[in-house]
Amino acid sequence: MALQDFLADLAQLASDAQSAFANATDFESLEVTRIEFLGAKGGRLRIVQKGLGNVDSADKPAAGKRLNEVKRNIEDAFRAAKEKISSGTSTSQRVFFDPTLPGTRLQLGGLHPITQTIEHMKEIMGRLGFTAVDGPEIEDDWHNFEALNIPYSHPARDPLDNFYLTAGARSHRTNPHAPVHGKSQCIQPMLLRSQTSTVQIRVMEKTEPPVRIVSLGRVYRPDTADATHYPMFHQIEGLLVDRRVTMADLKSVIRLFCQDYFGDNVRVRFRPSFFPFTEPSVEVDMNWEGGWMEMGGAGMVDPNVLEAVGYPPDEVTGFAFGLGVERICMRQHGITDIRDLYQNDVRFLRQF
Ligand code: FA5
Repeated sequence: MALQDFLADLAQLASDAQSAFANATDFESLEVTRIEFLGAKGGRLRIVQKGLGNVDSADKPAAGKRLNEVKRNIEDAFRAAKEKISSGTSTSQRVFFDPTLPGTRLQLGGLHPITQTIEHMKEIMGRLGFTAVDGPEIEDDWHNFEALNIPYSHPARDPLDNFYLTAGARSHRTNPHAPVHGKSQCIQPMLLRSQTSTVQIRVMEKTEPPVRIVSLGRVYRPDTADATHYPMFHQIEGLLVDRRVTMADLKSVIRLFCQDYFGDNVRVRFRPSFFPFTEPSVEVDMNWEGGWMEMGGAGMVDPNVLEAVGYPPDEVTGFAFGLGVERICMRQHGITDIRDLYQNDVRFLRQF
């Protein structure tokens, strides 16, 4: 092999290697380039080096000298590329950081204020010994009215005050769980429950006393939406049935609940009222950083209700209460219009 040809191969190799190592931008491409040029088996340097054996003996010293120079240059180019990548000065690795730019705010989701209120209420009632239970939102006549001592003729059953889903023969104290005799079987109308008191009945039907439950969920009434009313809203229902339960227990539990939720500055008052399923009945009002606000109703479970679920009214007594969740949430956060809770305006919701 002529010296000229060998030197030309070396020159080509040196020039290819210089530009290949200069273009390596990360460790992965650097390794590929290293194997291509400096690889022990099949590397281009090795291949050119083999040509040295064919160079005329007289030219070998000059050819070998040049080969060593090119080898050193290629190894230097490899080391320089490695350093450049390690120090991050390679163009693609360089990260520009301008500390004067405003930061990027992370968009984190959160729980809806009503969900937060519900979770908080469950937690407080749990500490007072009440177990949280759920009930269906589509109810039958028995659980929404009849078993709650709301008779056939009661105005609370008015179709204008309820979301009925099906027509049907309205029951006349026909317990759907009692054995059916002759003609007493009837199809019950179904409706979206208008109160969570339905859960009281469902729990007592299935459980022997004592009972100590709380139920939080959606209820539906065809009320016109205004600042304090919405056709779908939430209630918290509490029920305690045991021997010798009194009105004093009811008042203590509601007071403790309100104080735990709002702190010691809260004031609670009970006004005589009427609900078909409690006797005596009271309206519960609360005063916290503002005027009095109606929260809901309460009372001692009516003996007719205890009888309807098969409890002995001469052995056990109980109290029940049902409070509006939205009203409590609104008072806590200073929200003045219930509709804000259901507009799904993220600018509003982001505040909670
Ligand atoms: C009841 O629903 C009874 N079930 C409460 C009860 C339970 C009494 C157990 C006795 C024993 P009332 O209809 O008053 O009661 O509703 C209770 C609360 O729900 C109200 O005080 C109010 O805070 C809330 N509420 C009623 N209607 C709406 C509405 N359209 N929008 C928002 N909140 C409402």
